[in-house]
Amino acid sequence: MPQSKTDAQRKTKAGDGAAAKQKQLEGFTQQAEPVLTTGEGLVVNDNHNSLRAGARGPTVLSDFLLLEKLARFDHERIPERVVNARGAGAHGYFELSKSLGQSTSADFLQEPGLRTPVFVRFSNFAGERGSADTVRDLRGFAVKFYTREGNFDLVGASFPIFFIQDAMKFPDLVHALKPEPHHGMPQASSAHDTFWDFVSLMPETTHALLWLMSDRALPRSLRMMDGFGVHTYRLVNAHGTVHYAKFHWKPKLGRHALCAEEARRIAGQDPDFLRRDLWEAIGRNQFPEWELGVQLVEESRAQSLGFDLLDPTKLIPEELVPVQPVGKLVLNRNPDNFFAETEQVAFHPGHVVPGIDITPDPLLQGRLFAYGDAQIGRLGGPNHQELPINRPLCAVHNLHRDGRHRFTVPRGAVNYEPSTLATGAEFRVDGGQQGFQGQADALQGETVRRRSESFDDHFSQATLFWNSQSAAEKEHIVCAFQHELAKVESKAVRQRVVDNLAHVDAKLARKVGEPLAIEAPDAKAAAGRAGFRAARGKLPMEASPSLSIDAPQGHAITSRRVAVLAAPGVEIGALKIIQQALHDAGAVTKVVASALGVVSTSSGQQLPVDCCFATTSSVLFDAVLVPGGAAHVQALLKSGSAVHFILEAYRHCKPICLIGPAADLLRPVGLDLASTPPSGVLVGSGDPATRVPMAQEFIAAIARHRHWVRPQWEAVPA
Ligand code: HDD
Repeated sequence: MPQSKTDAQRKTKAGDGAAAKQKQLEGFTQQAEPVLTTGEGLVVNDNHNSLRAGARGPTVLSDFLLLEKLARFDHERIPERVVNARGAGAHGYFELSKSLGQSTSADFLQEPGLRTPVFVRFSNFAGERGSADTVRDLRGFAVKFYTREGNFDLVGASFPIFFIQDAMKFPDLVHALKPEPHHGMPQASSAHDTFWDFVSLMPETTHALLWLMSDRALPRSLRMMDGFGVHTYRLVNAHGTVHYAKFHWKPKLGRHALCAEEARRIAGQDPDFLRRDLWEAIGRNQFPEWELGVQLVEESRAQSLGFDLLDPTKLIPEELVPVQPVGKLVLNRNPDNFFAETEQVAFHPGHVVPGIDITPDPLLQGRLFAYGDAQIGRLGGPNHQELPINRPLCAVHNLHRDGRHRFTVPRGAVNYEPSTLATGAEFRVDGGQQGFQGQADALQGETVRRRSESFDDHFSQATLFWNSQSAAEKEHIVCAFQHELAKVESKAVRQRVVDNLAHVDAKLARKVGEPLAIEAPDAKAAAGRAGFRAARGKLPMEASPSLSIDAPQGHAITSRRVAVLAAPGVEIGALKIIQQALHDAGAVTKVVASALGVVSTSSGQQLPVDCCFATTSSVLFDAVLVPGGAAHVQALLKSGSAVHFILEAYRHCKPICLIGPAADLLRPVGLDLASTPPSGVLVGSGDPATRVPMAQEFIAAIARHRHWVRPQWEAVPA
């Protein structure tokens, strides 16, 4: 087929802008119809009764309507993904703000303003499809760009690094992490013996373990979570110049975490917390956004960074190589059908476009096999690329044929290349500009089963991460290690973990070990173990501030959930002003009371109730507001649920705004709130002159997210 025609066809079919994928999907969308038919289109006249021999007799085999219905139902399930099984997806677009033409020939990265449709799937790494959202875990962040040159999949995660260096260890890592095979427990949790046994014998996991025990593993929202391409990729420009590249997704709403205890409670209260949060935000038109950034390293500089860019357990500190913003990702449409789209979407790190290339990173190399192979099993054959959600927008001309569930109907006799019979002209591959050209690598040496010595440093970046955390974040990491290891029954395994931690930071190891009934950390014992290779590299800095997420980030409070506790006699003067200010700032308020319906206010009005204590909890909110009103506060004080609600919010370091006598609700904490309220606790008189400034102070406290330094929080009963 002549080249110019291919080019024109490919580009026009792709269309310009974000709506192109939606338009393509609409061609496959099933609308609701008033009449029920079978799969063959036969109109059904009774969908309640099977065909039987007499009203009380057995069902007859000739009831093909029943047989079809049961058979279709029996086959509704497909295997879940072996990892990253639990997920949530959304449609949107990527808009380029700055051309990357200097570094890559990728078409979608050339023209500022160009919008490329995307489908994004977030996932939990460890848990099964029905597991809870908020467990401590690495999150998947997979983006499918439907570009004019074919699909580009950036199959990344919420950490910039991974646990292991070589794909050979992936099945072992996953076996150790997943429920133990003899009894199938625990679900979606790393807090068990096999995981810590494995990682304690694999010191290369240490850096990722620090991330896993940190606040990064407990995102408040998928919309408040970083994403990373993790591996180093190669960008190649039109002249063949190569840059190494790391991809970063930075959320517009800032990076925020749940506290560990809260995350565990949410898992019971609302196992779908993160999925619901994404769905509802898009439903309210509060579209989640991320900035795409790249770190570019010239080929010649790669050797001088002090660590190996091909080692996926290493990140490039942002202070060393700045992240350049190049565009934004906006998610603006929920899927129409969870199965057809979110479940059937098939990502693959080998789906690249000209100008973006893979590297010899040994983890990435293994992934190039695993994903395609996994989809064939999971989606039932090689034609999953033709499923509506997976179809590229540009034209596809290939000679792949047949296989299960073939959708398209290739015409003619020609299913080979080279050929001339189809069009009279020669059909051939494009060896020129348009065709994908993998970067030429100068290979050397013999094949070896051995890692490069440049992969030996397992600890210095773990130390860098530790050094970069705030005091509160460090405290959280220590507690997380203690919590996980306290569930490990083998004392020897617990000991090995803290011995390894001694190579990250002596104080960290000592503190983790304190409540675990083990010997003092022994760095020498760790160093003597098989597999331990610690050629500690010299890092260019002591700490990398961008690794901490505990700095005031000054982000909007869009979509933050604020509970308003109310009982009969509530005064709504201050409430109305503060509530309006919260709404103007994009927050969502919910009135919580002892029963659904309405609450009578002190002025005789009716305040509609959104949820009741029986079905909600403080852990589902970002902040709490309690208006004034003597009778209302007395009623709340008599309600264990109400008192627990407010105390729990205090314990979890959330912003709390108390008007007038509502301050009594925090009395059990034993602080003098009037003279020195703790950070994030606002106590107002209710005086009309103070309402507006109070509202603004409350908004600022919510924007700060959590107020980790809370006196007496431990005194609050858990
Ligand atoms: Fe993987 C799924 C991310 C290493 C093998 N992986 C999967 C998903 C994400 C990642 C986000 C879910 C995609 C979706 O939403 O459908 N995986 C990563 C990252 C890794 C990584 C960031 C390290 C940098 N993965 C990795 C290795 C292997 C796999 C080393 C095997 C050699 N991953 C798979 C898989 C999955 C998968 C088994 C499960 C189902 C699927 O691919 O489609 O093939």
